[in-house]
Amino acid sequence: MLKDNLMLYLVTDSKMCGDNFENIIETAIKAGVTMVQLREKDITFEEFCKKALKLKEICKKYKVPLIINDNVDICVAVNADGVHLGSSDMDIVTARSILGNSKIIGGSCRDSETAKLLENSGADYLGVGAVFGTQTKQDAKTISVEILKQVCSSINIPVVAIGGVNAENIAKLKGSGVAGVAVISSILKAKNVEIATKNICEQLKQIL
Ligand code: TZP
Ligand code: MG
Repeated sequence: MLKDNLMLYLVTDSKMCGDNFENIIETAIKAGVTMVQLREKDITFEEFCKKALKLKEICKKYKVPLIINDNVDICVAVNADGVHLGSSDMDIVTARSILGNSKIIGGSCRDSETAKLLENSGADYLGVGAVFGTQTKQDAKTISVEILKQVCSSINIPVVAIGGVNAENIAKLKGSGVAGVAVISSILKAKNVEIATKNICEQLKQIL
């Protein structure tokens, strides 16, 4: 079930990983990551596809879905499991007409009104945040846990909290209604990816 895959959603930033990108992602999956999003800014279509195909092999091995950020064409080209679309990307209705019902489509929002619109457009899940301060996305504005709670209770599709989430602050999401968390730096920038991932999983078990 998609809700279970959303428990620990690793969003990638290969710039944080150097040459070790695929190894780091595999280590994180082995330690408990349940879904992966390939999020790469400023790379060509070909480079994006190459990275996606490599990750697809790894994800397939562990039966973890691979989602492509921003770009429906890349999702189609590599036959990924789905796509994640923000407000400046293709709209969800068009994406659904291209991808059909077998692919996962995620959307991003920061309030209940948009959440309902995205749900009605056919989104399968929503990423909501930034719930905490983040260094990773420069223009990310923080929302309160109260708003996150409102979003979760206003829709019937699962929600992941994103933005600055780490093992120390996950407890603050208790009772919010999230299906899980999406993280970048707390795993990819960790000194020990395996331990960091396991710590996050331990914390998630306390709140989900
Ligand atoms: N959207 C909202 S915050 C964010 C994105 C993509 C960045 C999350 O990165 P981190 O390192 O987990 O704070
Ligand atoms: Mg986007």
